[in-house]
Amino acid sequence: AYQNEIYLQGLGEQVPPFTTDPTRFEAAAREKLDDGPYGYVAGGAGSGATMRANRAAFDGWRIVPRMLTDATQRDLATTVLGTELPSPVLLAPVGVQSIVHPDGELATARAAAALGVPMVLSTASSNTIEDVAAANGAGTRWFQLYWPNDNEVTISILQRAKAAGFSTLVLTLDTWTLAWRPNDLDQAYLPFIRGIGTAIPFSDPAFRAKLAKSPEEDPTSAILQWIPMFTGTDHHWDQLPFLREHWDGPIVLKGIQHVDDARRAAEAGMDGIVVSNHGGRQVDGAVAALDVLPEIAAAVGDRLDVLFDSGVRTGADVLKALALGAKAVLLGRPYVYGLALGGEDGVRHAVRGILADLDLTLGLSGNRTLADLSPDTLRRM
Ligand code: FMN
Repeated sequence: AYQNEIYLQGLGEQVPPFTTDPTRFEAAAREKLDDGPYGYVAGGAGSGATMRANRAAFDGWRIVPRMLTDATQRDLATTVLGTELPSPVLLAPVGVQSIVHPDGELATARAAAALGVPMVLSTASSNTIEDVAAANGAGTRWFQLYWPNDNEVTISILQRAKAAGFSTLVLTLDTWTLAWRPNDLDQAYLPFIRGIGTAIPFSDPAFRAKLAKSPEEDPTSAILQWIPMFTGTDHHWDQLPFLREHWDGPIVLKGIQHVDDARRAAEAGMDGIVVSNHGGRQVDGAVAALDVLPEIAAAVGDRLDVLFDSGVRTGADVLKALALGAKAVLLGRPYVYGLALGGEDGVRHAVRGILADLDLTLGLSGNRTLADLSPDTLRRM
């Protein structure tokens, strides 16, 4: 366990290279990053109300620990979409990671493989599908799609992801256009634009075939063609069979916030959903993702796998989301701050810390396995 490794290093007069306090990751990353990349990661939509609501929602639930339950040996394993995972944690899709660290998604892919934690690769990745797959090796990897309004490009990207060993498709629904994000607008999206140069769409043969000049020759017009193709798209529930036809594997819908949309996902035969408000980056004033999790899990949890993200920072947060019905959670900003602080090592440190904290919190609250958790584990404040 990570805490034991840290105690032992202490005997040799060594302290951890980065803070173990997840609430200080952001401040530590702030010191390393320029305003643009920092604002892109830390920022949210509008006034930041939903970002704050995500955190407040976790504070609104408290764990009620039980005693003398023999929780000395814990097991964090779980099964998601039929695959056994060592822990109930995945790395959320996060675009253009090269703007916080030159190793970008390759570092994340290596750290994820070393930890046995699945990574979800963003369509807006700054490294190609194939390079990330190579860095991830035998790891479990899922692919997140921003659904283009061009079927040839969609099919090409899906085929590349499948050929590169991505097992599950995550379709993000909440970002068909970018929200009013003051941090990024104040920077004119410059960090993003600089990071996107090598990204997945620009390496895609079907996309490149549609450009008059290659992205290397004329990056500006490539970006101008990319944006309307990947955002501003007009997709509907009745188009989901198209993805089924072209994706041989589980499909998960990300960005579900209303219980009726969760029911529609189940009726459409989807394998999973991610209850998420994109970390408060899309609808400012939207409900905290945790506040809608219990009703959604109760409505559809027996028909598909309910995953969760938005605001998870600590082991206790993971435990609370699981107790309220999530099968697993996706970590967002915490591992990106880890990446900013120390590349692959920083991601490993951030994720191992949250997993160790989860393991200790699970045991100290009197639970041995994730199956022991239920709403009864918590008290609403
Ligand atoms: N979600 C996507 O589906 N695709 C993306 O490309 C994507 N890029 C993101 C970039 C950044 C910098 C951040 C912080 C989030 C991004 N997300 C994206 C949303 C995350 O997948 C996840 O929903 C969110 O980070 C969870 O909230 P948290 O950061 O508060 O934990």
